[in-house]
Amino acid sequence: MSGKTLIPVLGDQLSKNISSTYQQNRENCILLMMEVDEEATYVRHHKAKIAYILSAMRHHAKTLEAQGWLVDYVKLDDPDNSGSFSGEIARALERHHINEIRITEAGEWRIMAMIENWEDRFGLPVTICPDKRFIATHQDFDDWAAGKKQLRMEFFYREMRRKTGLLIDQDGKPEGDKWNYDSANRKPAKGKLSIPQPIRFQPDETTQEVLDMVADRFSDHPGSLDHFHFAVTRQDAEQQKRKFLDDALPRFGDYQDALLSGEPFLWHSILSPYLNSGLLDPMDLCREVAQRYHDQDVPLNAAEGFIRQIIGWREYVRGIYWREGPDYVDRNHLDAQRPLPAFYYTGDTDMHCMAEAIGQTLDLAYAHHIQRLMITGNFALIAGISPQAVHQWYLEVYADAYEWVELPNTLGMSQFADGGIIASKPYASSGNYINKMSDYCQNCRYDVKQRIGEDACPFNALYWDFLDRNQEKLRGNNRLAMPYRTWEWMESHTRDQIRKQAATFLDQLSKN
Ligand code: FAD
Ligand code: DLZ
Ligand code: SF4
Repeated sequence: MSGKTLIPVLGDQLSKNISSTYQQNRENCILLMMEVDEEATYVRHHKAKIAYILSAMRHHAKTLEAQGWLVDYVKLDDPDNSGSFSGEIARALERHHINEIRITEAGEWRIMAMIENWEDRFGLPVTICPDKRFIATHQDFDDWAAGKKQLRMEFFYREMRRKTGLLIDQDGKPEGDKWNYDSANRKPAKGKLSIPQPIRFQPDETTQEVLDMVADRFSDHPGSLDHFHFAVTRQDAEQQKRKFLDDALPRFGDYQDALLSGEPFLWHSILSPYLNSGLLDPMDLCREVAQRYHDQDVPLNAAEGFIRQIIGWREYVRGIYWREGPDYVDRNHLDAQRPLPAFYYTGDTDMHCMAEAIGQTLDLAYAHHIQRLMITGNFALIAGISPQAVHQWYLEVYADAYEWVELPNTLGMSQFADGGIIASKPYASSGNYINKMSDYCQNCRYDVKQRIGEDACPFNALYWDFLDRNQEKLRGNNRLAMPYRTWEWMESHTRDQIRKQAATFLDQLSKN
């Protein structure tokens, strides 16, 4: 009797179509889905992130079965569970007569290294299929990057617009004659605004079972399960998508960079966990957004701004991740060495902006982009926290975090640890930017206008001290010429006071 094909389906491969199952004869295949301890604990993922992924996997398995696939599903609390993907493949090979393994490439170097070892370990042919859920292949990105001194997202994004035809008019020109409407997208959310709220899904029986298991097994992991709100099926994710398109997309562009106390979602889509695990398809979503523009339901700055995040940033960071290789994670251009302050796991700090961003992260496993970049990321950058420690935190706490997307955003964009591959200058700012874009400072025990003294906003001294500390590496950056000139124009005794203020704060930080 000839054997079957074993097709492992990983937790972020929950899409309608993945290449490993494409054109396969269902009767000849066994789809293996594995809940394993190693994936939950290689970093201590947020409890809600684990619950989201496992519940979405369980629901997806039912859908696959209903479509006629044979699914072998291993639960985390199965007493024989070996705890790792490779261990579960070994056990599956004992249960079934298998003559070939097929798998869609994984989303990180760690798992790819594991898969590449399977052929030797199990003595069977292993076919690794490309992940076709992205617009650019690895080759496309490498071809675009070849020979370029700088890999700026904006130019890659234009290629992706041309490739997909999204918001391209009949003459092949960008809609509205401009590629990018970012300059129209920087409004603070001030005044009376009615803020749309995403749907909060009630856990069904399957999700409740997972929530109980996660609460029991991962009680020492960060985050709370009390506010669990995720969609765990494709239908519910689609419903959340429609809500976003109807309610939030029209003003997505205007308020993309805004920050507001007590408002974790603003006009953002909250769709990243679904896009990254496969419940939603990125191209379908972008086509719908473009259609809303063509139907005159949403303005161009909203449609373009949103599509840019997906076919621009999302594809671009993936390209960088695979191009830079497995040692990208070790880069530390600014030689930042401080440990991550304990309040990143509690939200217990007097800095109101940090308490808000961290608090909602621990509650919801979500923060929007500007919170990640300009609050928690900015603070870590100017305080000189080790980029590896910062990377670990972001990978742990966000429901949408997989290394291919999280690492370039954290280490590259936010911490400048790759020396400027992604960002042309560090995303460092004083309290002034935060005050301009948010209402956080109005409710803070610190005074955003002060640089020196007990009440001075810590971001202020840290910002100037960051520039001072990293002068050798950053002084030559044209985009920092202005702040460096301002620093040099300050009286030398003011500069000394700022250095001292920063040193006192950082000393205190290491004691907490
Ligand atoms: P929206 O604001 O509604 O944006 C729409 C979609 O665009 C997102 O769902 C996402 O798929 C995509 N997108 C937007 N910005 C980016 C970006 N910079 N990179 C990739 N995709 C983007 N995004 C992740 O998906 N996973 C991560 O682990 C992650 N880590 C980040 C870490 C840091 C330090 C920073 C600064 C950003 C990170 N991002 C990450 C990017 C971005 O913050 C999130 O995609 C976004 O906040 C998700 O919320 P949303 O769905 O409401 O996004
Ligand atoms: C993040 C995660 C977690 C917590 N648990 C599982 C799991 O039990 N089984 C699984 O297949 N995937 C899980 N994942 C997602 C994987 O870590 C992800 O598929 C790989 O990192 C490849 O990107
Ligand atoms: Fe944050 Fe400083 Fe504003 Fe306080 S004053 S909220 S610490 S930026």
